[in-house]
Amino acid sequence: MCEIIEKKKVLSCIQPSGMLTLGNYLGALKNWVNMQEEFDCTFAVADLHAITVRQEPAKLRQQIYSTFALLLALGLDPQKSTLFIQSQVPEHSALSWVLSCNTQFGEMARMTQFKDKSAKHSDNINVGLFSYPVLMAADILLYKPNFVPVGADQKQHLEIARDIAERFNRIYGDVFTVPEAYIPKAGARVMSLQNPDKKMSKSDDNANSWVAILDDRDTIIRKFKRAVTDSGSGIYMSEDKKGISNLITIYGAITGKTTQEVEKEFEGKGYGDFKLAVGEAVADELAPIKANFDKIIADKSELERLFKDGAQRAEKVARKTYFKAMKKVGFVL
Ligand code: ATP
Ligand code: LTN
Repeated sequence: MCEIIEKKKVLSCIQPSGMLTLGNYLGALKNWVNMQEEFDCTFAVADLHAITVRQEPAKLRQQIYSTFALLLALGLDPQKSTLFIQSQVPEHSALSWVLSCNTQFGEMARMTQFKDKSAKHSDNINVGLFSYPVLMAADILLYKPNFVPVGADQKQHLEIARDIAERFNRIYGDVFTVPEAYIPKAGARVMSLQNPDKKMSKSDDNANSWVAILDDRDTIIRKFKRAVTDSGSGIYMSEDKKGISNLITIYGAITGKTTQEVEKEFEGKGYGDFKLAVGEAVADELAPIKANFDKIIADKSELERLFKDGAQRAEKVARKTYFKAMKKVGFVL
């Protein structure tokens, strides 16, 4: 007898807030591509999350298009995975309200990202920035995924999503699957090229501190040549060699080599040679993505067709979970 084995489910989202970086790529996006054969995957552009910090409307609209185009350029295939834009599936916002009434103020107040971002945007500490992890929990729980591939900085938000799911199921009965974070072994936390104590972030004012997925080859190599290291020598992983350790992590995550293999490959070599090799490896990996992106972004109507189709498919799944949750809470449907 032929047995049909259902694929496990995966969901993740990315904000359309500016240039996506090598950190986003190694921490999250590269895994998304690797997972799409083995799992039943759903990926979204989290545009509702982007407005927790002030956005200029025309620029936001353009970034939503380009982030969606980038997902396609990476090799995510709309025939295999569901790709959509968060705000086009209204169940995300609707479930978020129900979940927020089942989440404690104290739980949100502990979130380190809220503390960091409210310090950075002290003129706009809005309620959405505070309750952002509840919307993220809604994004996840609507699709009942088993795994959520994210970088290490999202671990705390994933734990809250699990707590919210468990609590809801306990109070109202079984509705949600409790998801697990899927954090890569190499590349979960790519650090700034200018200050290896800070994570690489596109919101960093110093453009030399981050590499954009869409940077051209010369820019990528130049940024790696300028990467901050220590004044010593020797290419090995160490607490007091944070710059070199970050470069070893990046090289390992790109080439699939272990730390020991990277250390062996560069034994006796100077920092200059190593930085150039990392820059070239990153540039080689990102070049085809940029070439794909340039083609995809030029065809706006095809992009629109794809994201509308994705939203319809996503909503079919989301609506089922949403209605089940509403019914359990006692709403009249
Ligand atoms: P910002 O840096 O502007 O605050 P962000 O890049 O952290 O934003 P997102 O674009 O939503 O925020 O992140 C998308 C994914 O990329 C998440 O899974 C996040 O964990 C991952 N990510 C972001 N920065 C890094 C990094 N430096 N190293 C590894 N993963 C990262
Ligand atoms: N907060 C996430 C982006 C995000 C997300 C999600 C990630 C929004 N909704 C659902 C995983 C699952 C971030 O990476 N900054």
